[in-house]
Amino acid sequence: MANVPHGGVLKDLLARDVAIHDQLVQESGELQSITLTERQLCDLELIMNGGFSPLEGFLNQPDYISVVDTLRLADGTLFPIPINLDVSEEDIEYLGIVSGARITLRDSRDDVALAILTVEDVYKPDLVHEAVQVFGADDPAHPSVSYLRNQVKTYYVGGKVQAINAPTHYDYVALRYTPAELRAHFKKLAWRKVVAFQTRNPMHRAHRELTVRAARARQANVLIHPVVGLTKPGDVDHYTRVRVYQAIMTRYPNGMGHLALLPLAMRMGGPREAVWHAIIRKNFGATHFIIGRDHAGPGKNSAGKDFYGPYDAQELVAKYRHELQIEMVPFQQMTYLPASDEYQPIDEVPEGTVTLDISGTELRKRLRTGAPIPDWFSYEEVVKVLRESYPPRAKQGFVLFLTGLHNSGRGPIGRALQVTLNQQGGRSVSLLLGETVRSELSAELGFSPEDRHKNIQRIAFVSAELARAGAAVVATPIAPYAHSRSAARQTITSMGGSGGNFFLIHVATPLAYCEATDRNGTYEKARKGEIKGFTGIDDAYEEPRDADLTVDVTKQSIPEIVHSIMLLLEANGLL
Ligand code: PPS
Repeated sequence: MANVPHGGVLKDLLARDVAIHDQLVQESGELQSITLTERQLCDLELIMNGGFSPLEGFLNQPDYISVVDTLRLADGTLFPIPINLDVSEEDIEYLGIVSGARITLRDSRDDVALAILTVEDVYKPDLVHEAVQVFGADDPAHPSVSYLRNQVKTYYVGGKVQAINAPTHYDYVALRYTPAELRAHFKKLAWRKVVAFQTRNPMHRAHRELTVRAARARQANVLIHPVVGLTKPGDVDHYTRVRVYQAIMTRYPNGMGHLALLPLAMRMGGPREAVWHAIIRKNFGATHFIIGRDHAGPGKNSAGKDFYGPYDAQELVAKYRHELQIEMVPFQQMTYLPASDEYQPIDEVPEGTVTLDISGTELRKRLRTGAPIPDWFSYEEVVKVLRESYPPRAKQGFVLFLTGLHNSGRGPIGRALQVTLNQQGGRSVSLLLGETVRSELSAELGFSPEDRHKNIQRIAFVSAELARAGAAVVATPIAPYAHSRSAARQTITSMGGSGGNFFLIHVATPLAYCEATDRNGTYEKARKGEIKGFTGIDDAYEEPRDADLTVDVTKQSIPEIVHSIMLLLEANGLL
């Protein structure tokens, strides 16, 4: 039998309000609207489906103050994380948000009306106090404190919601369960005890061993309940992770485990977050919840120390165990014993036993270099998924960005690189010649500083997209301005994934040579003033100070230049 919901009643607002659905839809069209942020959207989904029971809306001021200061709602119910609808001062005024008003809450992705909020109060939170109380310090190294400082709007709007529609998802729809659906599933399979496992990371053999052990010890089943809402910045994307979870589920004893995705926006709040996670899992019907070392930890603070002690989360959950009524399963770190080819909890391994582990950093390194990842660490099918999402450098895309004066040799070098890279094989090669871009992408742009900047940013955007998909991109604009080039570098390197590799190559052929060998007479026209604002004549070429390579056709032949660029790629592990 599924566990009782927190507070005794599952607040499934979607089921509750289904009878008045048409009426709410009609009304929603006549009200002012708030378009939800990503985090608010995640929160609303769990408010509406009962994942945050006993909440029926966003916290009003008495509940907010009580949660922040005492981990309890004003009526005394344990609830450790404040769930707020933050709104800007302008919107409060413009939309007429006052006590008693009704406001439609909309999904930013498709503008669908999801709920109607009846405003109870509008208040200005003390965000520093919230940071200190909830997250332990007003330190922006904490992702949620940084969010409070940089994203959260000035006012909080409290009030209950009436549910119209759950947000529409297009990914892994069959794996998304509401608490009611998961409870029905447990009932159908006659699952009485369910050990829930929270994760925001890919799972490997140690996680499988740990969850199976936890379940066997309690003659229970396992719910793998990963977060697919918002996790810690820099985490493996949820698409990759879900494919990993799907792969690992096949390794569970038949019928033992079930996978369900949780659209939670994590706060990385360590101990408070662990209590919150336990409440959520209870609402989804789990009877047991695994809590690990440094559960939902945000990493290091500005002083380089961990925000929370490794067992703070377990201690806080233990403190509230009578109210939580979900049994904590303390996570034991598992380690591999090669002699017996098995995993054991680290504290049960006799002293002197040889053990093996691969750290997260080591795993990332092996993915990057394509080095083997042993069977004892993970499963072949899991590694395959990760390698597809994190190809080794030799399979990643890259951008060679050639900048220099007109007739400096950028075009011929670019063409020669295209041929050389095509000969090499393994990647599709895209050549974005300055002139092609001008006619195909930027036909309406001229040569004013603003237009040149725009042109370079378009090249950067297209290059980044191509490189992300694994292509070798050669772009050859003049790109005379340093700020445009560094913005391009930023666009491409921030792409991550399979892209992110950017090389600025300065074709530093001197102006005198470029001019003297210009058979089309372009420089001549510029000298005569027939072309205005010509680079090198009456418009600046800002010499790059951050070039990854400088070449010059007066000093090297084009084959030599191409060779030096191929050596640069080789040295960076890209060939
Ligand atoms: S930029 O500044 O990077 O946007 O320039 P780009 O797109 O590479 O385009 C340069 C080509 O356009 C011709 N052209 C000019 N260049 C510089 N300044 C002015 N005012 C200008 N007007 C036209 C020029 O011949 C460039 O050709 P290539 O062969 O690419 O150097």
